[in-house]
Amino acid sequence: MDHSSPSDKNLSIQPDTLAMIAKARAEGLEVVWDRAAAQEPQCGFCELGLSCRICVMGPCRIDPFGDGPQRGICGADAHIMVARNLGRMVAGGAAAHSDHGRDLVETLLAVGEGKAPGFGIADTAKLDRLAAEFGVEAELPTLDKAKELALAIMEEYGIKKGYLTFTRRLPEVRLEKWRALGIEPRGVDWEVTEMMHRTHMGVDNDATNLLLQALRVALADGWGGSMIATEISDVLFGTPKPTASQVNLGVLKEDQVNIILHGHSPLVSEMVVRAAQDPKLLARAQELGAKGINVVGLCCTGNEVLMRQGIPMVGNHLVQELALVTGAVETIVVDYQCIMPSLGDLAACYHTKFYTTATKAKFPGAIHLPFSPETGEALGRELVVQAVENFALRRPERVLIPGTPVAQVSGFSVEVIEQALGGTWEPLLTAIKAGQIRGAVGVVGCNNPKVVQDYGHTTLTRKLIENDILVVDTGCAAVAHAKAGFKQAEAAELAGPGLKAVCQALGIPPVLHMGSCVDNTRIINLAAALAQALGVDLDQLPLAAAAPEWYSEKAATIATYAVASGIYTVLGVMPPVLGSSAVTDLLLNGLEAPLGATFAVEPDPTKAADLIMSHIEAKRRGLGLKAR
Ligand code: BF8
Ligand code: SF4
Repeated sequence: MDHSSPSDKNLSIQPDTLAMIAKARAEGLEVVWDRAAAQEPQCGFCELGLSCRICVMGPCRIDPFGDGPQRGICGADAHIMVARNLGRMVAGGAAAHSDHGRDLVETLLAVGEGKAPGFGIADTAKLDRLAAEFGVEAELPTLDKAKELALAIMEEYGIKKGYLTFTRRLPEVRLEKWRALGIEPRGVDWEVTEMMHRTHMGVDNDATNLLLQALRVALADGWGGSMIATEISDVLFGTPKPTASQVNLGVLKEDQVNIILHGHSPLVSEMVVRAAQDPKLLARAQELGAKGINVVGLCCTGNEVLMRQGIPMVGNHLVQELALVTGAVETIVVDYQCIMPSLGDLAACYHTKFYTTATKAKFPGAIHLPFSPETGEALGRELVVQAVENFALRRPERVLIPGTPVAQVSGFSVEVIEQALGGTWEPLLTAIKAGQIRGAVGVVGCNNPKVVQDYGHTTLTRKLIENDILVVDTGCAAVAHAKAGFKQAEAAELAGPGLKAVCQALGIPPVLHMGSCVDNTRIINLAAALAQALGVDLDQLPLAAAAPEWYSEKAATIATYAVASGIYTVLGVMPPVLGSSAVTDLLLNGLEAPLGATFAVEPDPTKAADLIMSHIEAKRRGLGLKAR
């Protein structure tokens, strides 16, 4: 019997998602869309950014229609309130990415000190390049070099450096723009702390000044914490190369032990992937009647292991609950970020075991087995052992796995793209100059129940590639694109004639997967490399970014560092800023003169594509290239 209501069809464009919503309904289970409906109508003050609970004289709110209060109890007006709220949002995202990066650095240090069995240096060439960048002696043996690099990178979090080392990858003109505004980022933790300080009651009460710090804390993420996470993950686990895999709920296997890896860090997940290949554990799985051990990924942890190990991707943000509703999951292992606190309840409705592995991220209904670099390898094995034993408790009558897996190729790191082009950016620049490729766009970010799942991503991207614009993607957008089949070489057929010819010549899809959300730093590194090769600033390039379905503080931070780096960014969901005309105007118009880029907000992905295409043509004109 089909339990889905007609209105459910408007929740997602994905058949596997809709099938599992129907199963959840039939089994009487609550999922994210039900809770979203229960929250209606959402608070109008909060949507406009006009509520504040920073101190306990409040909470306060400001009446947008002018009849009620126009100031909080402390005297803060709408502009101060909106700017403070936005500043804290951006600081929250920077903190999340950067603290994730710190965990990688801690592990690199443990590797260097010989205290992390099972971990090692997978990419020594990258270790060498980073060591040179951070002034670590080239002659040191590998492990000593790893240790010295880890110690040098730890300094990036503090207050010792005058600037963040990775910012030196940018053209000098960009750094001059930041200096002119006073937003050149200092230590990562410094910028987050200063944002929190400034937004305490009675500190920074100038909306523009607050927004400048929001730009600076975002830059400390993009050219600091997030970039550290990406680079050190590559050193420890390998720089991604194009890898074939599959995507959607159909990657779960009815006849195998299914393990889902969810969250953002590769530390535990890499160890689970390795343990799942142990012949002894495979033999035990077979003894219990399973044909094998099937490890799959979800969200950004999924992207990490997909890009490096070819682990199939089960889904993006809004699929996390539905994956458990299949009834086929023995174990879900999480680290941190974007993990719904509802997972424990759902796991308890099945035989599924839910494990948390970070001391900083505990959840109701979960079994907590904390990771450390010293014990990570043993933890990976223990998690697989428990999953295998749990197969015996699966109830086949409750299992339903929808969908047929779709093939995808992922793993386009900057290094690999440069190699594929023959070690120089020239062929790509030639194709852009000739107009075969008009420009490139990063389509990134989340799912949000306010948007029909994956409609924003796929509609925007389809239109961009049709118009000869190369798309690079990360995060949950990347999963949406893969499910739509955009990441197969054959998808070149969907591209306009110029892009199609380039893709066919190189044997690549028109949508290149560059990784998880911290890997948006691969995109800005690519932009910086192209700008350096052309001898221009980033804002002169025919580039843009879009986050059609964003929900998270981290996405707000990414968008902010993209704009501050000179990349025009279109959001599909309105951030909570409309309560202040001053803040809204600054974001949409005021950044163009000092930074060469702005935000735009356009919920309709077809119109967002039009905005981006006219931006790209304008940038082409600026460079003296032929424009449409
Ligand atoms: O960091 S795209 S929903 S999973 S925040 Fe979260 Fe958004 Fe997905 Fe990855 Ni990024
Ligand atoms: Fe109200 Fe001001 Fe306190 Fe915010 S900081 S809760 S506006 S008194």
